[in-house]
Amino acid sequence: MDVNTTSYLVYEEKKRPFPLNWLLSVDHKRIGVMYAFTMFTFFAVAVSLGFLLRLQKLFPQSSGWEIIPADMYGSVFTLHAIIMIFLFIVPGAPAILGNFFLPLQIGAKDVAFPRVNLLSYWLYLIGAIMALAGVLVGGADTGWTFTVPYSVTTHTMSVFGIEFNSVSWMLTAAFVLGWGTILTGINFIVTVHRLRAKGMGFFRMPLFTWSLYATSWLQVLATPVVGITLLMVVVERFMPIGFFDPNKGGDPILFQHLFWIYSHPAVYIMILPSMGLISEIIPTFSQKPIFGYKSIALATCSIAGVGYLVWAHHMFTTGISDIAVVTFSFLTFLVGIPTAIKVFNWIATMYRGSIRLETPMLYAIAFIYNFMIGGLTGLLLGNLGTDIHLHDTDFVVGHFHYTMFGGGAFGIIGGIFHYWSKMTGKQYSSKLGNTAFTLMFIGFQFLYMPLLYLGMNGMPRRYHTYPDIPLFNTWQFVSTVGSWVLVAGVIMLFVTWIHALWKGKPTTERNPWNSSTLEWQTLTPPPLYNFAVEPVVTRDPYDYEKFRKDGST
Ligand code: HEM
Ligand SMILES: [Cu+2]
Repeated sequence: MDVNTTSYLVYEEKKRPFPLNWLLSVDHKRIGVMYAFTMFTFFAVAVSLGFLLRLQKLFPQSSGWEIIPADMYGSVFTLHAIIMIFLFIVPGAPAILGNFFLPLQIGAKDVAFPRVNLLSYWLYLIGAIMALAGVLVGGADTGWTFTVPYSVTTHTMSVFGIEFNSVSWMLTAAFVLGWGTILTGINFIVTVHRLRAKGMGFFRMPLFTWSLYATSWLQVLATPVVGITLLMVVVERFMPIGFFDPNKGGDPILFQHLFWIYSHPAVYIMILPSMGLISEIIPTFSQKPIFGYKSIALATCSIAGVGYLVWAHHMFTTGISDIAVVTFSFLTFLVGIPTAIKVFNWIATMYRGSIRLETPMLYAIAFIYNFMIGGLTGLLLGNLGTDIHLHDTDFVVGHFHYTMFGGGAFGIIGGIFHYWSKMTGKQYSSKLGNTAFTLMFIGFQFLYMPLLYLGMNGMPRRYHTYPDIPLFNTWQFVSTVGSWVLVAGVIMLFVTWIHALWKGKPTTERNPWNSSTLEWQTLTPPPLYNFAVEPVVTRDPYDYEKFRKDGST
C-alpha cells in the first residue's frame, strides 16, 4: 500500500521568516536537523581541543616543548570532555537521528509532545551556551568527573575581588542539559507506547527504535541522580553544609557513588542508540534479514538493565569492600554477554550476505572492530587484579575513546551517511565520504592503540607531560601523529557534508539502499506530515523475502 497518495492527513506549519521557521518549529525532523548542526559545531570545537592535548605530548618534558601551560592543561581536557560528553555523545543519536526517524520508523506523524520536544532543544542550547560561557569565567580544571573534594573547594578566579567559581557555572550548565535529555526520554517512551502504526507490535519495531526505547528509560531513571548530585556540589560550595567535603563532615566516596550511578548508565545512553543504527545498516548492506532479531531486542534491554548495576567498577581503588568489588566485577562481566550476542548476530547477518561496502557500512564494520577492542579492554578494567594497575592511566583514556568515539561517534556518523539522502534530498560523494572514513579509521588506531600500551607501562592520564623514557617518547610521538591523521579525517568528513549540502545531486529516490523498514517508504525528503495515509504494518521489519515479493510495509 503506498502511504503517500491520499491526502486527508496533510497539514502545513505556520509560515515564519528564517531562522524562526526553524527555531520555533515543532516538527521532529527540523528539531533533529537543528541538533545536528549544533552538536557537530561543538564536536569540531572539542576535536580541536583534543588535537591540542595530543600536540602537547609530542615531545617529553626534557625537550622544553610546551603548547599548553601546565596550569591550563586541566582546563583544556575538562572542556574537551564536557563538550564531547554532555554536548555531543549523550544527546547523540537520539537527538539527531532519533528525533528525525523514530516517528518515521513506527509510522507516526510526530513524537507524542512536539512542543516539549522543542523545549528539550532549547534547554540543550541554553545549557551548552552556559557551559561554554564558563570558559569566560576561568573554566573548570576538575576533569569532567567533577571529582570532590577538589571541585567543592577550588575557586578559579576573582575579578575586582568578586569570586567567580566557574565550577558552579559548569555544574549548573550540566544540570540544565540534563533536563533536556530527561524530557526527550519521556517523549520517546510515550511515542513508542502510544503512536505505533496498526499492526506494529513491540516485536515488529525496528531495532533502532528498540535502542531508543531502552536508552530513554536510562535517560529518565539515571539523569535525575546526577542532576541532584551536581546541585548538591553547588550548594556545598556556597553553604556551610557537608555533603561530600570531609572538611565539612561530608563523604567524597558518596559523591563517587552518586556520580557513577548516572555516569555508567550514561555510557549506555551513549552506545545503545549507535548499536541500534548498526542493526539497521548491517542488514541493509548485506541484503539479508538481521540474525536473531528478538535476541538483539532483548539484549538491548538487558544491557540497559544490568548496565544500571555496575557503577562501582569505577571505584575499585577507593577502598570499597571486597564484597562490593567482587559483586560489581561479576555484574560488569555479565554485561559482556548481551553485548557479545549483538556482535555475534551482526557478524552472522553479514555471513554469506551480498555485502556492499558503501560509506555507512564501512563505519558499521569499524564500529564492530573498535567496540570489540573497547569492550575487551573494559573487561581488564572490570577485574580488580588488573584495574589496580591500570586505573587512572592512559589505558583508561584509550579504552573509553575506543568505546565512546570508535563506537558511539562512529555509529552516529555511519547513521548520518545511511540516512543522508532521506534527510536532505541530496546525495553525498562516496569518494569524499570513503576518504574521510579511511583517514579517521587509520588515524584513530594510531592515536588510541599506543595509549593502551602507554597506560600498561604506567603512563598516568591527565598529566601534561612525561619523563624522557624511550618507550614513552616513541609511543607518545606515534599517538600524536595519529591524531593529525584522525583530525584530517574529521576535516574531510565536514568537507564531504558541506559539499553534499551545497553541490550534492538532488534525489527523490525513496529507498536508495533497498532497506526494508518503514521510514524508507516515505517521500524523500519526508513531507511535514510524514505519511499521507496511516501505514498498516503486515510483516516483521527485516522480512526481506516478503518485502522483496510485494514491497509491503
Ligand atoms: C580527534 C578527536 C579526539 C582527540 C584527539 C582526543 C584526545 C584526548 C586526549 C589526549 C585526552 C587525555 C587527556 C589526558 O588525560 O591527558 C582526552 C580525554 C578525554 N576525551 Fe578525547 N579526544 C578526541 C575525541 C573524543 C571523543 C569523540 C570523546 C567522546 C565522545 C572524547 C572524550 C574524552 C573524555 C571523556 C576525556 C577525559 C577527560 C578527563 O580526564 O576528564 N574525546 N581526549
Ligand atoms: Cu563504567
